[in-house]
Amino acid sequence: MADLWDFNKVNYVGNGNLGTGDGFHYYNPDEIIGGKKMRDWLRFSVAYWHTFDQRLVDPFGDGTAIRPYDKYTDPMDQALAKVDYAFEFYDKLGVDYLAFHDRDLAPEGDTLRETNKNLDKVVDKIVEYQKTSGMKVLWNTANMFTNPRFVSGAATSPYADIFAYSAAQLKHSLEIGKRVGAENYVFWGGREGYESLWNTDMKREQEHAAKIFHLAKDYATEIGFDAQMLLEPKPKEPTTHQYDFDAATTIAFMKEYDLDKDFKLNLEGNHANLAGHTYQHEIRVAREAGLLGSLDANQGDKLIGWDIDEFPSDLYEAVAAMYEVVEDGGIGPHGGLNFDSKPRRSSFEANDLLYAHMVGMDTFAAGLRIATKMKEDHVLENLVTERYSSYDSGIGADIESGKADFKTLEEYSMDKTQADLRNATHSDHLEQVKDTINHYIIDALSK
Ligand code: XLS
Ligand code: NI
Ligand code: NI
Repeated sequence: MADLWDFNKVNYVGNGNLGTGDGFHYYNPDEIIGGKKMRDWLRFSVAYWHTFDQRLVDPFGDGTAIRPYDKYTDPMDQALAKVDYAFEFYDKLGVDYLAFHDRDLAPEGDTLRETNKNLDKVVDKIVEYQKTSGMKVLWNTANMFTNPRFVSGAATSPYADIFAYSAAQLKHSLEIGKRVGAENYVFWGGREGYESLWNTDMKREQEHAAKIFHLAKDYATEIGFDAQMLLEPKPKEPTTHQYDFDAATTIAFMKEYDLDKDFKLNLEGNHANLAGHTYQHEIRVAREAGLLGSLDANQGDKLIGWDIDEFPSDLYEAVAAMYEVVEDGGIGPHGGLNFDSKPRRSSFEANDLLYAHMVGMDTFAAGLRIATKMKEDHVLENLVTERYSSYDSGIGADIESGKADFKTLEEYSMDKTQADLRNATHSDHLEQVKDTINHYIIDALSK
């Protein structure tokens, strides 16, 4: 393979030399952790849009990124060249999956017919590379939010022509998903929400959203594209209010419109924070509903708040997320960790793309090691079992089995004294629990 990028293949160096950034310290792809190879637990994926297209703009400044394919000035030449860069990048980083939007890959033409032609050329090249590299597609999706035609939404646009166009775009995107063998297909409702309720028919818009999901699933079935369909919640940005607000809201929507058999969730760290939740909360809600599909790995910033798509480096948060994953036995049968993340605007060199993925991969690999050790030692499991043990017998068992009603519960409680009830509760010793977690973080990594 030609050397397009100015860096070497990343290897696992273990503890290596402290502070040199010389390789993976925690991610050892073929090492077995908790009964599975690390690469199979984590299924890391590189996001085409951030890694190869992102110019590192912010609302106040132009892009700062310096990329080796900037030398290709014709948009189609650049799009085709990027595929070479992308596949060498995957190889050097040692990932097995990629993810993309249709519009990440090729420039739009004036009509959908022209756009599809551009796109198919690039997809042909991707399919060729897949044969020689074994790279798999974690998921693909359709970008139905960037072009001005989507100003008021795609499926939820008040304009029927835009719904029709979105369906046509989606149709081709599903066909591409089938060609590249995508394991999942994602819908993120970029502008499926509203700016103002004064001019919005919310019910009608939500019905239209449900309709396009059903049409998509039906068409996927028709063409034999058996990817897991995923909805990706986000509460706001770009619209003031997005319909797929968070995991719980999206699950309610899925149940309301009979989508919960065919769709699961793709959850993102920064989106969780925007909704006022932790990443762990969102994953817990999904997994308890049996709807954990896949994860977009990134982190927000406590001070800025916005969706800044920072590469994950927060070890504590990664431990919490991976704890939920380990409890669920994996990220769904088809899910993975897709880095929906970009380097900071001040990390503008090409090699920063590599460092950024390295910290993200090592953070989640470390999270996996720690969470697995906690699970193997049953630390939190014992604590939780003990905390709810009053429901295992006596009155608690009667409540759970339905044997108890208001009358029996009144009879049981009527003469309990203040002291009796105080004695029924126990301190959580939460600080001690957190100390135990810290101990695991330090200890599990040093062994
Ligand atoms: C944006 C979303 C987006 C989806 C894919 O905030 O995270 O990147 O993951 O359209
Ligand atoms: Ni996002
Ligand atoms: Ni995302």
